[in-house]
Amino acid sequence: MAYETIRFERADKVATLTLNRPDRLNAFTAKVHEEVRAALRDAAEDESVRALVITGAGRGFCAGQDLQEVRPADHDSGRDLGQRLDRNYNRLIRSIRALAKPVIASVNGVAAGAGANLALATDIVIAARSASFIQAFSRIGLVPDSGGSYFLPRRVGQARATALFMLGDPVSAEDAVACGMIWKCVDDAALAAETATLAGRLANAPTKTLGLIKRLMDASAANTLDAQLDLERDFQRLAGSSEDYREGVAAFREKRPPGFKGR
Ligand code: LHQ
Repeated sequence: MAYETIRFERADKVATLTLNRPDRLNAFTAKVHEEVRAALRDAAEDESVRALVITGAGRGFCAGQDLQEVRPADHDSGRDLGQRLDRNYNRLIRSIRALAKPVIASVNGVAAGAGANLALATDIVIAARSASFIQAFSRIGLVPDSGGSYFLPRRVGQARATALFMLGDPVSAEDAVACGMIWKCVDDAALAAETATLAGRLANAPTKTLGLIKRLMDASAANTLDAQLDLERDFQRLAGSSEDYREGVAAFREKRPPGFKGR
């Protein structure tokens, strides 16, 4: 499929979705959402894809909603922002969490508003040292969306998250690592190679199990210990009946690296 606003490439079990409107710092329009949805469907359905990378073209990762496309007048015409969230952003965040494969955000530059929260919705965030994360919403009179008010306090705690939401100050990639917002920060020149190495490792991991780990992590945020222990039991049952578990144990006994098939 030919895309206008994104690039979507597949190689060696890894799909890479690049937001591609660099002159607008890859801000989201309705068209971007439509194309990202199609690419995510593709990534979900294609069994040869075992990891997904989301990144941005040019100097930004994603500046959130394209503010040229929405105007306060939209509200008067009945196209309120809640509708926009239902139609676009909430679907996007839900489909990333529902994808039973690891998703990496490779944050190459500024991630603002829904762009920052898109990154936080992925499983592992790796960022270039020059990147920054901005909860820009309150700067324009909006509340955080795209799951930000769910993901951020769980990662950095209530105190930091509230201040970041209310002040809208940028957080450097290094500070984002230090406060637990993201996993890792690397030199700008090393981002592509480090992302490829990480994606390669995940794409050769036991995919089905990683999908279950993803669900465990999401459930953990709201579950009691009792409920989580039950879920671990149920998922271990599933993982324990996978081909990859058999291969993992066989490889250990035979003192060789495992060849996981993702099944
Ligand atoms: C942009 C944008 C942009 C259009 C840079 N739109 N052009 C959900 C539902 C519905 C409605 C509302 O929102 C949401 C969720 C949200 O995401 S709300 C938050 C929306 N995003 C923002 O408020 C961030 C706006 N952008 C900025 O504050 C700055 O551009 C940042 C801090 C990201 C980067 O600053 P700089 O590095 O100084 O770059 P710049 O501002 O010069 O931007 C470069 C160009 O990109 C520039 O265009 P120009 O023609 O002057 O070169 C900007 O106008 C354009 N751009 N963000 N969101």
